This record gives sequence, C-alpha cells and structure tokens, in this order.
Amino acid sequence: MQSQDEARAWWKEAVIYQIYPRSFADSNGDGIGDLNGITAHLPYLAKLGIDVIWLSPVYASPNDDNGYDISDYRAIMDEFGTMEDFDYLLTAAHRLGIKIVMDLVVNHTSDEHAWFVESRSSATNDKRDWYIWRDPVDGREPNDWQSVFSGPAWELDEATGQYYLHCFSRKQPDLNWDNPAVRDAVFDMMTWWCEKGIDGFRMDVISMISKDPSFANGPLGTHVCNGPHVHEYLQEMRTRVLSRFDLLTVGETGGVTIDEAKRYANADGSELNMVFEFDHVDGDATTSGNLYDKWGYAKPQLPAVRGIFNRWQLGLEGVAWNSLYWDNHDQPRVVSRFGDDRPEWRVLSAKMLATCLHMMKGTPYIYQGEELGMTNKHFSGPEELVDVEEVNAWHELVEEKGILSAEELLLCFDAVARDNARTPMQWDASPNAGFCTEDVEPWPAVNQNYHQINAAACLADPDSVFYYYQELIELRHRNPIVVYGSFHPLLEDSDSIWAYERHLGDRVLTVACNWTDREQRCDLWDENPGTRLIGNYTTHEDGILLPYEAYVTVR
Ligand code: TEU
Ligand code: CA
Repeated sequence: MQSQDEARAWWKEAVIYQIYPRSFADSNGDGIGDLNGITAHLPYLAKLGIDVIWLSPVYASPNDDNGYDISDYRAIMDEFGTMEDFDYLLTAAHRLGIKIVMDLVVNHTSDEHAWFVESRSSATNDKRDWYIWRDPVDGREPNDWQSVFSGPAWELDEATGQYYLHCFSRKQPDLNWDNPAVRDAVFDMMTWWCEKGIDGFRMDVISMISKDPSFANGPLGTHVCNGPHVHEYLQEMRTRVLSRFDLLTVGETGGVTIDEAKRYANADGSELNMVFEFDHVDGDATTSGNLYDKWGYAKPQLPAVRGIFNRWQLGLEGVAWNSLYWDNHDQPRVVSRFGDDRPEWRVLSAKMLATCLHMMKGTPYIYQGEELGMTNKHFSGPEELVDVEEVNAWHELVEEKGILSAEELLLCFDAVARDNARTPMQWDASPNAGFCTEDVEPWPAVNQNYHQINAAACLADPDSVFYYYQELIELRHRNPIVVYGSFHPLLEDSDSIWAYERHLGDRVLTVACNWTDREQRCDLWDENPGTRLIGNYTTHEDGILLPYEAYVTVR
C-alpha cells in the first residue's frame, strides 16, 4: 500500500502529552499532585501545542503501585480530588481543544477492589473465578513464574489454601479474562467513562490479559504476553465498546513482535489504533522473555537503537500504527539515558533526540518534563527508594540473593529506575520547584537541578527545549509528510549519525541527527540542499554535522 493512500485519522496527526498526576502539580498544599493542579496548568499545555493528554491512573487506589492498583474504577483517588474536579478538568481541557485519554488498568485490580475482596472470601464465592486461583503443587507455588516486581508471581491465600496469580505486585491480582462476566464488567465500566465524554484509553499491559492455559514453567513474558485469546478479547471490546465512540486507543504491549503488532494495531480497525512497544527501551527483557530483566547501566548504543526503530518503521509501514516515545513514567529521562545531560550538551542533545523521534512515522508522546530537558535523579542509598519495583529489587537482588552489590544496584537505579521520571515537575526556581508550597515535603524530593532546569526559565528563553518541542509539534500539524510520509532509512552503517527520509508524493523530508559530542562528516545534502525545516543550531554548514546537531530539510 502506498502511504499517499493511507487513511487519515485525527489520532495519527495528534501529539500526546503524558501526565503522571502525582508528580505534576499540587494545588492544595499536601505535597501530592492532583487534578486541580493539572487544570491550573492547561494553558501551559495549550501553549506547548499538544492535542491529547494521557492521564496516568486517577482512580481510587491504595497506591501500592501509584494508582496502577485500582480499588474502584468509578471513583477518583482521594488525594487527587473528586469526580467533580475530574469533570471540570475534562470540560476545561475540551474548551482548549485538548482531549483526555484515560489509563485503563484491567489486566489486574488492587487486592482491595471489592471484586477481589469477594473472590478471596471463599473458594465457592461467585467471584472466585474472576481472578486466577490455583492449588499448590508439591506444597508450593503452582509454577515458577516470577513477577515483574521480583519474587514469585503467586501469593498464597492462607484462608482458602490456594494461590492467586499476580504478574506485578502481590497487591495487583490478575483478573481472569477468560470469564465472560469479567469482560462484561470491564466493558460496562469503559462505556461509563466513554459516556462521560473522555476521548480514549491507554490500555495498561493489555498484551497480558490472556494467559497460557498450560501454566507451564518458564519466563513470565513467554506465558502471559500475546496469549491465545488476546485478539479475540480485543475484537470483542472493539465491537461492544470502542466502535460506539470516537476514541484514541493505544495498547501497552510488552513483549510484542512486529507481526503481533500488525494484529493489535491493524489499519483495518479491528482492534486498537496503535501499539506502545518496548524494544528500544527494554534492554534484554524482550528477548529473554523475563520482563524483570531490566537492571543494567550500559549506555545504549546508536546502531542498536536505530536498528530497532528502523525495523519497526519498515515493518508496520502502511499496515499498522505505532507510538513514538522515549520517556514515560516507567523509564529514565531521555536526555540522561540516550543523550548527554552534562550542562554544555543537555539542551542540544535533548533537542536532537526530540527531532529524531518526532520526524518518524507514528504518534509521538511527550512525558511531563521532557519538554524542559529534565534529567535523571541520583540514588545515594536504599533509604531513597520509593517505587515498589526498586524496593523489591533491592530486597531480592541485594539482601536476599546477593546477585548484585549495593553499589551496583544503585548504579542501575541511576540509569534506569522508574523514580527518575517521577520526581516532581519543575515549574520554576522557587522552593520545591513550584510543584508545591514551601511548607510541605513534596511526595518524592524534587531534583535539585530545578534551579537551572524549570518551565519558567524555558518559557523566558526563545532557544529553550520547550520552544523546540513547540516547533516540532507545529511542524507535524502543518506538514502531512511528517504524519503520512513513508519511512526510508539512510546511513545504516554509521556509528554516529541517525538519518532517514520520509516520502509523500514527490516530496522528500530528510533528517540527520549526530548522536555524538564530536563533529561528523555528512554528505546527505551534497547533491540537493533542500529547504531547512528545523534544526538545533541556528545555522547549518554543508557537509558536516556539529556535536549533537539535528538538521531537517524538505525538497
Ligand atoms: O507497565 C508495564 C510493564 O511491563 C513495564 O512498563 C514495567 O512496569 C516496567 O518495565 C518495569 O520496569 C505498566 C505501567 O506502565 C506501570 O507503571 C505499572 O507498574 C504496570 O503496568 C502494572 O500496572
Ligand atoms: Ca495535592
């Protein structure tokens, strides 16, 4: 299929901004971000120019995994405000032309959800089969599956003598999607939100809802990702809910291959609009099947990262749609991980990475603070660990098994821990970065570099990372080639430059990004200089790319 013929859709033309509400803005002085804090900053987002907010979970939750453990899907978390506050946020966003996509976490619930409370109450309860219960085998766990957050994926319920499955923490029991009553309940709840007027769903670990019925030993990912009925259940969801509304739907699909993605996000619209996959950020986890194989600190190398993107871009061309992202609430900060966060290179490399990503094909995501060039935090000891994943990993790898030394695991945390992304949004240079008032402790400490890196400083500086993102977003809105052009990799053997073209009709967009802090030769424009579209230096010199230079032309 020629991409010129590709069907147009608003969700292909949109740029999404992800908000992690707990860390975005505190409006009532308790040190925790909340809904009214988001509403107050909508004009900032409108200025950036984004089209859609993806709101990480705001539902009632005991917060074992910061809202990814939901105890009531139809209520707002107390700390975040009320349903009225939510309705007001939705109306205010719509008034500014911004849509809101909700996080849908339905692979599991909290163990405090009424469904699970009933399910665990007795082996004969009506809702027993709403979750995945198994008898012990030889007096132990039913199999050797390991949870993403360390330790066995099974928890014994003493009262009934059976184990329940939890792919994540023990406070996140997995729902049994094979039970039609579970699907009914989930679809009802989704319809309820759609009728409220929300604009879509980001579906948490949706590739994990259908488990391998053999429950054979082995890596968790192999047995729970892309299971036998996952496509059937998503098609049912499409028929019963999604097709009735105009939504953006994105499936978080850990462990997905390109071939599988063609099913999840097929252009025929049978399941979801797009996938959100992990090949470029997951290190060894995708290949090993061990979803928890994430602890390392090696700097990602350009050829490997570029190779992964090139494969996905070419693999889905004209057939299915992908998300484009560097950062989210589960990933370290892009400029620290892939770029260069030393003061002399931070801004340039942040803009280079943004260019590289936003000129590709797919729907781009910006994670709060990415548009400021926010950086990783530094972990100096176990007392600083907040995230359940870090706490459990410390316990298992350092204390229990001694697989890593304390120093080594801290280095891994500095490189890839999720809390790097969860420090409060840096609004200005006032105490607590303007995230909350001076007299309270923000929920995790602010990154001390907020004195230099913050939104107020960015807004006052025409050369800031913020205005560069604004320009990238505008380019996408104005130029169909950025959205619909077909993708063609260039310079695939280069160790230093990431380059590609996009083609639409007889127009060609050329992109080249220098991933190093040294000047590189680049002959891409020798024959045809084209017209400059965007770049992170004020001038471009033919034949070379300056350190971390990104340069884009059209002809
Ligand atoms: O994440 C799913 C997932 O498998 C990974 O992103 C994983 O959390 C990460 O690689 C661990 O380092 C989703 C949510 O985005 C995440 O915040 C939740 O903790 C998780 O599901 C459970 O709901
Ligand atoms: Ca608050």
